[in-house]
Amino acid sequence: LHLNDVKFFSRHLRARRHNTHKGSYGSVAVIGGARGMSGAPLLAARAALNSGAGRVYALFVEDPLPCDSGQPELMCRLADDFDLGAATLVIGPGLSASRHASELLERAIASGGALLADADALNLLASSPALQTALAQRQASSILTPHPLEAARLLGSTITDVQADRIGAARKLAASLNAHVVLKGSGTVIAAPNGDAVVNTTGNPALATAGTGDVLSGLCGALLAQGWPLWEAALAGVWLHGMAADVLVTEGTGPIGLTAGELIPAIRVALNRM
Ligand code: NPW
Ligand code: AMP
Ligand code: MG
Repeated sequence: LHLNDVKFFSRHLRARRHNTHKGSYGSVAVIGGARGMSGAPLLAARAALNSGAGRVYALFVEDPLPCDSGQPELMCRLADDFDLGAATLVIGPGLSASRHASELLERAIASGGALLADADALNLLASSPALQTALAQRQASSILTPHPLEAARLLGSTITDVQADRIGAARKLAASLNAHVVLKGSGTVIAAPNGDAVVNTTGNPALATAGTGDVLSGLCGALLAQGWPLWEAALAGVWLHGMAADVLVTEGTGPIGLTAGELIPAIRVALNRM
C-alpha cells in the first residue's frame, strides 16, 4: 500500500474549538540531550510545540541544562526532576548510551502512556534484551522511528540487509517489539504489529541533513499528545514531514541546504492546510 491519500488519517484532525485551553491539546516531554547534543531534543520539542501540543518540555539527561532562547515557550528541565507519567514521551534524540540514559529509558517504558522511541533510545534497546521484553509487554503500544542503521542494530543485521527488504525489516521489528515502526529513508515504511505496512510517498533528499529525524519524532509526539491513535499519528507525521520538505523545495529555496529548523514552520503550514 502506498500512502498518497490524506483520507487515511485526516479524519483524526480536529478543529480547534472555542471552549478549549492548553490542557486540551496534551503535553509532550522530549527526553535526550546529552552533552554536545542538546540541539536534538530542542528540535524535537520545537517541532512538537509548532505541531499543536499544548505544553512541551525538553528534558535533559544531564547538566548543563541549556535554554532555548529562540523558543522560550519550551520548558527545559532535568529529566530526573520530571514525573514521566505526566506527558506523551519522545525519548532518544541526543540521549547517548550512558547508564543514566538507559535508566531513563527503562522508566519511560514503564510509564503507562504513549511513547515514541528514536535515535539513542533505539540503540540502547538494541543492546538490551530486557528493555526489548519490557517494551514488547507494554499495555500501550509504542512508535519506534529507526533509520536504516538503527533498524540494523535492532535486528542484528546490516544496513545492506535492511535496505534490500525495507518492508520486511519494518514488519519484523514491529512484530517482535509489538510496536509501530517507522523505517526512515527514501520511501519511509510504516509498519504495525499486525503486519499492516505502508510506504510514504512524500519527502525528498533535501531531508538528508542533521536533525530532520529529531523533528519527525517531535511532530509524531505532538499528534499522539493530541489524541491521535498510534498508527494514524505515525502515518500523518511521516506524510506531513515529507510534504513540508516537498513544499520548501518546490516553492522555497530548492533542494540544497535545507535545515531541520526550517522544516518546522513548513510542517505547521502543511498541518493547517490539511
Ligand atoms: P553510512 O554513513 O551510510 O555508513 P548513527 P546519528 C546510516 C543525534 N543528533 N540510508 C548512515 O551510515 C541523534 O538524535 C544530534 C542508509 C549514517 O552515517 C542521535 O542521538 C543532533 N543509511 C545521535 O545524534 C543533530 C543511513 O546511519 C549513520 C540512512 C546519533 O545519531 C544530528 C548515522 O547513524 C543527530 O540527529 C539512510 N536513510 N540514514 C544535534 N543537533 O544535537 C542513516 N544511515 O551513527 O546512529 O548517528 O543518526 O547521527
Ligand atoms: P535521521 O536520520 O534520524 O536524522 O532522519 C532523517 C529523516 O530524513 C527521516 O525522516 C528520513 O526519512 C528523511 N530522509 C533522509 N534522506 C531522505 C531521502 N533521500 N528522501 C526522503 N527522505 C529522506
Ligand atoms: Mg535520528
